[in-house]
Amino acid sequence: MSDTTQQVLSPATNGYGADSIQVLEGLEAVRKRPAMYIGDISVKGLHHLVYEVVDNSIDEALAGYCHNIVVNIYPDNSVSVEDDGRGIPTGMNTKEQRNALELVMTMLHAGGKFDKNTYKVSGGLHGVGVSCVNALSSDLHVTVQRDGKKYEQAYKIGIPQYPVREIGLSDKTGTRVHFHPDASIFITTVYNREILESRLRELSFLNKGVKIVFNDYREPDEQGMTYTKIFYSEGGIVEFLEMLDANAGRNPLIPKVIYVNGIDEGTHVAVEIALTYNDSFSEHIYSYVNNINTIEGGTHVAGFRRALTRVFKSYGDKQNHFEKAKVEIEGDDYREGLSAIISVKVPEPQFEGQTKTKLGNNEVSGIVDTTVSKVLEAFLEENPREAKSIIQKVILAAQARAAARKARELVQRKSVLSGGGLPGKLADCSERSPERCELYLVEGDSAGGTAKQGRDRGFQAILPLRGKILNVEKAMEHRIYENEEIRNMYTALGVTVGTPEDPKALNLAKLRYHKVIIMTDADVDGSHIATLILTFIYRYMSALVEQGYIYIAQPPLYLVKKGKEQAYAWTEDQRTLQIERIGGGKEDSVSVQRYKGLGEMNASQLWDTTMNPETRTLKQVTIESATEADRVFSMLMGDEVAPRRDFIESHAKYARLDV
Ligand code: 0RA
Repeated sequence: MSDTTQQVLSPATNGYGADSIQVLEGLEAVRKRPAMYIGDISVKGLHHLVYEVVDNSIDEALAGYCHNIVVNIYPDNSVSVEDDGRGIPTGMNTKEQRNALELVMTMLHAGGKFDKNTYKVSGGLHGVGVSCVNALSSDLHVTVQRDGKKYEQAYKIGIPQYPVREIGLSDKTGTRVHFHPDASIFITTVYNREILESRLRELSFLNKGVKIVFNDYREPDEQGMTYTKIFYSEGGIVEFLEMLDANAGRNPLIPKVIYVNGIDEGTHVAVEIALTYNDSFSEHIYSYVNNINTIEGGTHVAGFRRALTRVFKSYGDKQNHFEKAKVEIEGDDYREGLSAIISVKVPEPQFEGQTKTKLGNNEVSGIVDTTVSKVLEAFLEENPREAKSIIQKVILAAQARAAARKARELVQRKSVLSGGGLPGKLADCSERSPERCELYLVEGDSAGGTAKQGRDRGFQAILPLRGKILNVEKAMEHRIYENEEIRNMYTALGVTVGTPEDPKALNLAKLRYHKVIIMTDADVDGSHIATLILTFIYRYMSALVEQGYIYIAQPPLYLVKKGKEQAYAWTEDQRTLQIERIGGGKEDSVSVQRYKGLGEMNASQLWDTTMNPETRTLKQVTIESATEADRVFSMLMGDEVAPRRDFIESHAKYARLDV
């Protein structure tokens, strides 16, 4: 927004006096440092605006007044959120001597001051409220229906354009907020349908009984109709868990998901948990606080784990199951194949951790522990057959752990540290100092061959990986250490596997490369393989991700050519641009080659486009992006397989750009 426009809208000219100066200062602060309020000014922050408004409607639903929410994206990328709640109050607020609606829309944190006794999920992660959305919108229009009437007010960059006014009668109640994200603030103002859908779907599971209708008016569906999705779940997190496990191909070990719920009378903390066991070998706990995904866990997760271990241990001991099996059971063994969703609602959550997604409230762990224990104990008593399946699974986990230790020791012995030598398939570089060395993990022997020819052997090493690498999600731990490709990675990198106490902890003291670059074909299969490699690294070598050593290579998608002139393109836009430039807009005068695999490039092309540090683009994998990829991956797989393919194909969510 330019200075001149702001002057036109200044308080002096639109009839607002001295008392609105304070409000303006608040909104001004938001516009000066938007990232402080909504995280960033890119895709994430842009979508956060929608979440913020929807959260307010969800609060109305939690208070028991709202049942339907409609979210619309319009062709101009403006968004409206409409609910059938009580409607934001429109009367005079006696203390502030201002209209309540205007206060809610323009004063930071004003929304929550009205009724204290209900849960609020809004104002969660960044704690901002709808006034923040208002401040960051070039235009916003709110309509409220309540007390038999309909009211409206409009704003520009948060500044009211006229006093709240009546515009007619109404026998309904509710609130509609329609906003245009300010293009002078956001890097992009184009909404992503999938991102919004995935969050709205999640919200419908986390708040059962609330119907969320989503319309995207920008582009019709395949039938030429308005693109519409309805998100509604009667089963809530039980259904959510069933969907997540089914999408990941995990099969249930017990016929029915175990459901736990309760409210602590003293603290008003509400606990809702769905859990089950499946045939996989990993633990999947999805946790939420006030509808926010707490990827770093916290006291609610700790309380859950503690209760689970204690209840199963005491049950197994009592029945002499463990004694008979002659294995020592550890805490982790109780959670192999466990899938759970923990959703707690906490009146005043304290968020901690690097990404502020770790619950800190100490009282919550005891509350969750007690609630879970009660239900689990009763479940085991009443369902001996299911109890037996779970106990057998726990014993199997303990036995597998012993086998894994042996396999791990084998890897250890064969590793460089113990003088075992480098893998035969590794084409190493001559440079010795790790900071300057790069290791390319290349899919397939033939692409590996091209990479070997194309590389700078001074500092670039190549390790070809054959075919599909093991899916560590599905395989037992000792199989992982027995896998040749995985063992080669350990030895080539020069890292050791960790200690028996913490097998996944990595010793990086002798790490041989500070850039590890995953290079696969730019098609679905290639992305799938990259995902498998990344999943392995993320689960077993997360220290490498934390240190920022993991990258994904970006081979080009197209070669545009006319006579001697040629150019590479990494995106559809670049392709169009190069056709324009080289062919003068005539598409038939140029040849466009779509690279499906690395094998279609010769060594010098591969060097120019993908390996030469001067010209290549690498995407760095960060812990946040890897966690997010992990999360979005299982989450996105809603109704059909198609979105999964699209998602894997675009694989943009892994990483941030790093040139
Ligand atoms: C303040 C007080 C009340 C409701 C709301 C705000 C409210 C805010 C939003 C934002 C979107 N939809 C909303 N619906 C309601 C309580 C009103 C009362 O006591 O009647």
